[in-house]
This record gives sequence, structure tokens and C-alpha cells, in this order.
Amino acid sequence: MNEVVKPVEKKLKGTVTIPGDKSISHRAVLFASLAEGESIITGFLRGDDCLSTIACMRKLGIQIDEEDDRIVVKGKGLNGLTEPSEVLDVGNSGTTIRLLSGVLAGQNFSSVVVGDDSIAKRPMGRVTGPLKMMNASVDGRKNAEYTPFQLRGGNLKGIHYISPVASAQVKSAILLAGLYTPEETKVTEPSKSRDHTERMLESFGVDVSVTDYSAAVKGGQQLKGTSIEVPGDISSATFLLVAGAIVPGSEITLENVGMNPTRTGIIDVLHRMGADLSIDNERKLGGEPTADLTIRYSNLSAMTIDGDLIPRLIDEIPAIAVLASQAQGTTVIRDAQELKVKETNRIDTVVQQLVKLGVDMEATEDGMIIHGKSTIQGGTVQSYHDHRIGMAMALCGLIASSPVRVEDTDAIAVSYPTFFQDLNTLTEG
Ligand code: SPQ
Repeated sequence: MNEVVKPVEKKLKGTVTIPGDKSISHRAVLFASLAEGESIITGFLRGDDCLSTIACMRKLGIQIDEEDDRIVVKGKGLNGLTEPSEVLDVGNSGTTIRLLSGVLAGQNFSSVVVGDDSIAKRPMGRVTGPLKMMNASVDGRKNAEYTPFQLRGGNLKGIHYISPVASAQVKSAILLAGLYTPEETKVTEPSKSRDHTERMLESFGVDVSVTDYSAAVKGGQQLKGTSIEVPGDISSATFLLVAGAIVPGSEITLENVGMNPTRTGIIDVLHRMGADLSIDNERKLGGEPTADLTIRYSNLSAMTIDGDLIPRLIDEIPAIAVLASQAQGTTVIRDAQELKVKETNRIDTVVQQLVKLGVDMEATEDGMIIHGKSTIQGGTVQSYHDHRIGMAMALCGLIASSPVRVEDTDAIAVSYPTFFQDLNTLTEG
């Protein structure tokens, strides 16, 4: 499917409720499957990636009922999964494959895991490597560095893993495998990655010890079924925040936005660039801070984005590149080499597509440099089947001198199935 986004005639106005957080939705289904008894999840994101997690857990013998506004999971305890009779297909979802691998490493049966073409290019050795150190048997393409791979677990031992990358997927996979060891398992990272696993394990009754850059669990702790309310996804909200910040005259309110400090790098960037952003109704939802955000159009200025800020906004960089194209001065994004191993190489895809639309920017080894303020032209751009690239390109259409045609927008359903609907609500004011 392709979508043509036309320049906004007036301004963006109105209120949108942000759909559920993708990272938290995955974890809710996965952990509920491993818990003893029933769990009820509300606000679950019915995006393609999270539906892949549901499909995999069903193949592992878990009953998951999708009702109107809730998901009911009949958990079978840490050792209740059964050997799947088919391959486990994670589709486009890096979170599913990496977290699931941690769980499968604890199972005394064999599973084969595959994904789509994008997953086949993403590094899996960062997870299969430490799982092998814990004693899991993993075999697959290029020594299980890539999919497809086969896992057989059981008899795991605890480790202290010093991760070379700040990755919540690596940390979560190892901690989940750690539940299947008789010892403590600890992960230390170079900077803090998102901590939804640690928070949600606590909600399921598991003790997790957390220090600045480390998290540890003792094996054998049972998860107990619970109710989880999933807050809205700040990564999805980002696209609308950027839209409000760059379309002249706009004022939009986004309700129900998850404000976990490990994810709010975009809020810091908007404030530092001079955006007119207010935060109201701060509260807690399912163990996660949540708020309503209002953004109004204002003049923006460039900044440097690097260091510990990067893991707190890594998925927002495609949208931030569009934001920076409308800021006065030169924005430098560095220390973001992780962008190269996402659904696409997001340094290359962002720069190539934005340059096509007239943005003055260049790629660097670990990020990009954006010279603002650019006049955006119309044209045809690709998403390369990467949801975040598709949405970032659609934003350009709102302020371009003529329409922007975004090819392959189906991918957006991975994380934000109602994106164009919500954008239309705001365009119609
Ligand atoms: O699930 P997937 O495909 O890896 O999704 C992405 C995204 O843009 O939605 C990355 F491409 O988000 C990751 C994120 O980059 C989701 C995630 C998580 O839920 O734990 C953690 C981050 O990845 P990582 O590799 O830093 O752990």
C-alpha cells in the first residue's frame, strides 16, 4: 500500500489518545504466559509485532483470548510451555525473537525460530551468544548469529554478563533465561536501556535488583498472574509531537503517553530545541509513569544529541531528523551506531529519503548531521518496510511544497496501526 500525504492547509488541532506501548505489550503477553494463573491486559497494542508475540505463545501451548478491550492470558507457570509442532515465526519483530529466545533457552525441548527478511539481517548473536554461555544449545545460520536458529534449553547456569551494547532486548533475554537457573543472573550495560522488563517482572511478583547500569534476578522465582494496564507508546506519540512542532499554528494534545524515564529522551530534545510542550495529568499506569502532552508550534533551534541520551530516544531518531530539518542551525546526532541494526539501517534510510525531499543533511559513521532549516519538497519516498521510516516520511508531507507519496506504508501497522487515522483527526481539527 502507498499513501499520499498532502501539505496541511491550515494547522493541526485536536486531541488523540495514543495507542498502547509496543515494548510493554510484548512483555505483558510473554510474562503472563509464564505466570501461574490468569492475567488480564488492557490497552494492549494490536500492532503486527505484538500479534506475532501472541501467535508464538499460542504455538507454545498458551491459551490467549482476545476480547474487545482486553487480552486474557491463561498462564501455565515457568515450566508450563509445550514443545511447538511448527516453527515460531516472529514476523518483523526484533523484540519478540530476542525476548522469546531467553524463554526458550530455559525449556527442555527444541524450538525453531524464524522471521521476515529484515529479521534475517539483524544480529542475533548478541542474544544467542550469552544464552550459550548459560548452557543453552543454539544452532543456526552463521553459528546462530542470524535466523533461522534452533534452541534447546534446560540446565542453565547463572552468569554476570557485561553487555557491549545498551540493549533492553539483550538484557531482557538474559534475565528471562536467568529465571531458569538455580543462581543469580546479572546484566551490566554501558548505559541504561529501557527498563520495562524489570518493572513488569516486579508486577508479576519477581524480585529484581536494579542499580544504575545493572539488573539481576535470582532463578526459580515464580510469576503470579496479575492485571496490566498498558500506557500509550511514547515512540508513537513522537510522530504526532513532531507534527505539532513543525506545522505552523498547530496545537495538539496527546493523552495517555507513557513517560518512563528510560524512554523520554524525545521530551528532553523537544524542550532543548525550544518546543512549546506542556506535561499534564501525570499519573501511574501499570507501574509506569504516564501523562498527557500538549504541543504548540514554535521556532526551534538545533542541538547535539549523543551519549546516554541515545538509548532513551533510539527509536525516535527518524522523527527527530525531520524535527531537526525544521530547526535553525546544525543538529548533530552521534553515538547512534545501533541505528544500523534496526528494521533497516536507519542512518542510511533516513538520510537517503530525506535528502530526496530536499533536506540538507549527511550520514556519519555513528549518526547524522542535519543543517536546518530546510524547505521540504514533494516527491516519492520509500519506507523500505520500516514502520518508523514510513511515519517519518509522512510527516514531511505535512509541510512539503507539494504532496509526498510514501511507498509501502503497510509496515506502519507494526507499531501504530491507526497512525493515518489519528493524523487525519488532527488535520481536520
Ligand atoms: O522490536 P524491534 O523490531 O527491535 O523494534 C524497535 C522499534 O523501532 O520499534 C527497534 F527497531 O524497538 C526496539 C528498541 O530499539 C524495542 C525494544 C524493546 O522493546 O525492548 C528495545 C530497543 O531495542 P534494543 O536492541 O536497543 O534492545
